[in-house]
Amino acid sequence: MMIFHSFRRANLLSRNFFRNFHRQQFFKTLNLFNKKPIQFSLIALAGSVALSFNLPYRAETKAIEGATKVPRIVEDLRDVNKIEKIDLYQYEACPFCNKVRAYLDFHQIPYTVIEVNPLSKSEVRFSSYKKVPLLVVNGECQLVDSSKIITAISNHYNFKDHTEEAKKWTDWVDTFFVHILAPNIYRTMSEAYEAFGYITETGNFSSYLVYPSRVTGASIMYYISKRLKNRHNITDERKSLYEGVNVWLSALANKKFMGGEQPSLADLYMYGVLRSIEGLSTFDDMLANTNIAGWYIRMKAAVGPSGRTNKKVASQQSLTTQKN
Ligand SMILES: N[C@@H](CCC(=O)N[C@@H](CS)C(=O)NCC(=O)O)C(=O)O
Repeated sequence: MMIFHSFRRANLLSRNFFRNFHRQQFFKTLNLFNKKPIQFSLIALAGSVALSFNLPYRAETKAIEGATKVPRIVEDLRDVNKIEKIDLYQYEACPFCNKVRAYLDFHQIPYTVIEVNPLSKSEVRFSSYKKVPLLVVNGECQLVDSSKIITAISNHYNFKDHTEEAKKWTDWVDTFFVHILAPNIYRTMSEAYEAFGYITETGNFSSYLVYPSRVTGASIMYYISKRLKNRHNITDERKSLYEGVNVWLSALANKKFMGGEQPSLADLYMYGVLRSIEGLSTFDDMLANTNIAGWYIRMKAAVGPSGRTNKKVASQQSLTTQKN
């Protein structure tokens, strides 16, 4: 009961902290850390993070004993005769994973989603690649990096969608537009807290880590987003977002899609990364301050329902550590 009460108080205090951060002076906010519930939460967080790293380690030791064949990392699918099975290791809220899902969904390719635990990453311990998305085809080969995954799938099915015109815009999304998103969704403490609410709700977090991860993740990303902002020469986050969207809309002109009557690869890239922030304040502001809603709704309809099934892999089932 005491513990529950402390967590409730910690929750209320931190909510206030995130809501009022911009109004408070730095040293005043530091006083919060003198409050017992906050201290209790921080200690609980440290303990549970340590635990979550230890448990998968034990699971891995088990997995190595009964090791299965490790899928090899490949650049393309030329050695695969027929795609029978696709496993997508991902984070639900990751823009690069959303890009891959948008592509698979549009082409009505079925796949299984394995939501990776971002703290332990036990589900992808078999791989030497340390990011998501990671796609395993037929349990035999791994494709990594969203654009390379899409290209490999496209070549396998001979979709012929990597045209010069599409490439101009897919590069623009990958090298420019996607980098505007993080500084926007973590722009203020309360937005960072909102974003981490979505991330922890849709992600694979142990239930006892959801709240502590939300608080720490939001705080860390708030500060990191300022560095990202400098790195990408962004002075006003929302202004950059609206300008980026307007560049896209100017090129779209009167067309239904960038690809004309049908979505092109570029439409799928842009839709994928934007879908990752749907429901957040950044997304609502973007709809209210630009004319992208029409295109976005058309894209949602064109992409259609997903052929995904969800699977949560217990860390005991992970494959042995990749050697290649
Ligand atoms: N260029 C890569 C970027 C992938 C990437 O940065 N993914 C992030 C998630 S959004 C990641 O896995 N970061 C490492 C981590 O979370 O530990 C791609 O397009 O797939």
